[in-house]
Amino acid sequence: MDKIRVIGMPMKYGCFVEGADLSYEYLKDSFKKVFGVKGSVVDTFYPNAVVHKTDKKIKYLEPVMKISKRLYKEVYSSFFDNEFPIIVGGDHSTCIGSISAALDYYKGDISVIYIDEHADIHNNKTTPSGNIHGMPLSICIGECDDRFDIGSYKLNPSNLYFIGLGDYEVEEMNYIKEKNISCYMDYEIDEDKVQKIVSDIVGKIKTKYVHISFDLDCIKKEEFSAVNVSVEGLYHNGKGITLNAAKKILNMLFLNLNIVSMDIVEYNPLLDKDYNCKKKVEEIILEIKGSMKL
Ligand SMILES: [Mn+2]
Repeated sequence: MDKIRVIGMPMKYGCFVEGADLSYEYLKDSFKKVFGVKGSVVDTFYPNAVVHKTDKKIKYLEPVMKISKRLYKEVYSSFFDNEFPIIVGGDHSTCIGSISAALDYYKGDISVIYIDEHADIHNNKTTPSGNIHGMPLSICIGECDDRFDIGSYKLNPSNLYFIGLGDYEVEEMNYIKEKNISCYMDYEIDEDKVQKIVSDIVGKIKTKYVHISFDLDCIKKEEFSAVNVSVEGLYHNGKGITLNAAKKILNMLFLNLNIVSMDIVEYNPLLDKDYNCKKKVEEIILEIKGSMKL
């Protein structure tokens, strides 16, 4: 790994909350300051996207899959150039392209550590909302139909690890239990327990390479409110983890595992009144940089 490639993914079609697509525009100076590289941006324009909003049970299926393939190519080329891609979403449908690229480049030898308040593991039959940002893991695992096909290698659910989960639907938890997916719930996590959780995961990992998908909504609302899902106001079951616990988790994962790529998603600048959350994103990426073996 020679250097970082920061890839902006201004994607909103996975959730269609206004502002989800502005994240990278607001954060790019922070990434440039920390990593010293000029980022690239995936083109998320899709003609007549609005016709895909209501005509099917799945909202924006065609735009999301077409744009995910553009991100897939960018992430794959980043691996090919021996770079570490940091993908800045956008909503969490962003990880369809990044995880698929990692799976294909590393021929399936990838674990995914999914740090999120939500499970995002609905399939096209169980989704209650039709929003694809609640389905990316099922798409990467191959539990959705062939309209969602991307890449060649699928994610083995035994290589998936949830950290910070606190909000899910019953179909999602049934699937997690059926596949025996490792799961560390938000209420189990405080700073003192992070070391134990990370060493537990390190002991379980079976693959050579690891991708982290980090959703900022894993952090307690009192500390980080500028995220997409709180706008919808639909799901408020989980409690979240503290910012310090999130930073410690990232630090320890980078120190102990062979992390090759990472997403940071769901920041919504329109909800970030005084840029208080933007400053916290900077803290997080400084922590990541300090933990990387570059
Ligand atoms: Mn989430």
